[in-house]
Amino acid sequence: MIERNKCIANIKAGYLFPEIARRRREYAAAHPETNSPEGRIISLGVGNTTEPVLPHIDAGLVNGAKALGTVEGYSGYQDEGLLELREKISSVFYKGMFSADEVFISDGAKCDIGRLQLLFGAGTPVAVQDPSYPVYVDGSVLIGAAGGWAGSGYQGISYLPCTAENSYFPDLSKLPANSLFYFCSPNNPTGAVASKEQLSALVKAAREKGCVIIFDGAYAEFIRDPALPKSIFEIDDAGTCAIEVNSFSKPAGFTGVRLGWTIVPKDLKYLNGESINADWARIAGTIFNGASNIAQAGGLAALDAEGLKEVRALTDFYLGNAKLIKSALQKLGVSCVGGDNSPYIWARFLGRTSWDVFAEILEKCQVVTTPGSGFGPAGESFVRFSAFGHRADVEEACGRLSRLKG
Ligand code: PGU
Repeated sequence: MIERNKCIANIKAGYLFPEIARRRREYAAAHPETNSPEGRIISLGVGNTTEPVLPHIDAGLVNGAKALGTVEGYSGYQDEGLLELREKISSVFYKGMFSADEVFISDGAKCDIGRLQLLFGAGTPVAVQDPSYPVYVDGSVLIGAAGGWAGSGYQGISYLPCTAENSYFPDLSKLPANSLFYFCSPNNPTGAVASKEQLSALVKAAREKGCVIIFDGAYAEFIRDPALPKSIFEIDDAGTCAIEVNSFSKPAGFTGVRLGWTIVPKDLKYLNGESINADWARIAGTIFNGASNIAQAGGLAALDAEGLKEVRALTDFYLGNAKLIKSALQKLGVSCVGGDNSPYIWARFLGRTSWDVFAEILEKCQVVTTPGSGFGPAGESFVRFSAFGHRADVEEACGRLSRLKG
C-alpha cells in the first residue's frame, strides 16, 4: 500500500479551531440547558464574521452574478485575477506602487499562506512570532519545511516570543539568517500593532540576514491610529524582502465569499538573483485557477468610495464589540491587551493553563473563547476573545463574564 506523507504525522493531531468546535459540541451534548435562550452558548472563539454584507458591496456581488448570465458580462477563468481589481488594490492600499502583475488575487489569505510555502522548499528555516496564527506553523510542517523526521533536513521552527515584556515585538537578534519569517500586524492573537519604527527595524534585520518576511495584514482595516502602518510596504526597502498577504474576509465580511490578495514585488529575489515574483506567477498559474468572478465583482465594489465607507462602518461595528469585551474584562480585574486597533482581546489569567480557563468560561458563562496556548508556547495562560459577533450576543456574553468573579 501507499505510504502516508511523513509531514502529516508531524502536525498536531487537530487544527485549533475544529478542536474548539469539538469541545463546544461535547459540552452542549452534556448540558441540555444550552438549548434554552438563557443557557445558549455564545461564541467569541473563532474569528468568523457575523454581520450581513453591507448593501453597496452586496450589490457588487449580485451584479457580478447577474453578469455571468449575459453574453457581454460572461467571464471564465481569470487566473491571477481581474486586471481592474489588481490595479484598484494597488491604488487603494499601496498608493499605486505595485504594477498589476505584482498583485495576485486569491481565494483568501489562509489559502495563499499555504501555497506560498511552495516557493521556498523544505530546507528553509521558518520563524514565527510566538504566539501567532497557527496556520504559519502547521502549514510549514505540512510542506516539510520544518519536518521532524530523520533525514528530512530538519531545520526546526524558531518561535520568537512576543510578550508584555518586549511590548509584543520580537527580539530580532534571534531571527535566524536566511529564514522565512511570518509577521502579523495587527496581530492575531495579541491585537498588538507594530509601529513604523518597529517595522523599519524588522525590514532592516530581514535585509541584513537575507530573510523573507511574509507579512499578514488581514486585520489592517481595523487600525484607527493614523500613526500605525497598515502595510509592510509603508517601510522603505520592504519591496526587496517582503511578501504581503491580505484579505477581504474581515473588512468586507467575505469570510464565506472568499477573496484575498498577495503582493509579491518584482524587486524580491532569491539568493541567486532569480525572481520570486516569476516563480509565484508560475505556481499560482499551475495549482490555482483564480478567485471566483462573483467574489471579485464584490471586491471591486468594496474598494470604491461607497464600498470603503461600508468597510469602515463594518470594522467600526466590530471594534465597538471589542471595546465592550475589553471593558467587561477590565472591570473584573483581568489584565488584557488588544481590541483598540484590532478585533481580538488577549486576556491573561496568571498561573492557569489556557485550556483550563477556556473550560471555566465555557462552564460558568457558556461563552466560547480560544485558548492562547493554541497559538504557541508564549500563549499559555492567555485566552483570546474575538469581537466578531452580533451586538446583542456580545452584550449578553459581557454580562455573563461577571460570573467569573470569585
Ligand atoms: N490571517 C490571519 C492572521 C487570520 O487570523 C485569519 C483568520 C486569516 C489569515 C484567514 O483569512 P482568509 O482570507 O479568510 O483566508 N483567522 C481566524 C479564523 C480561523 C482560521 O482557521 O482561519 C481566527 O479565528 O484566527
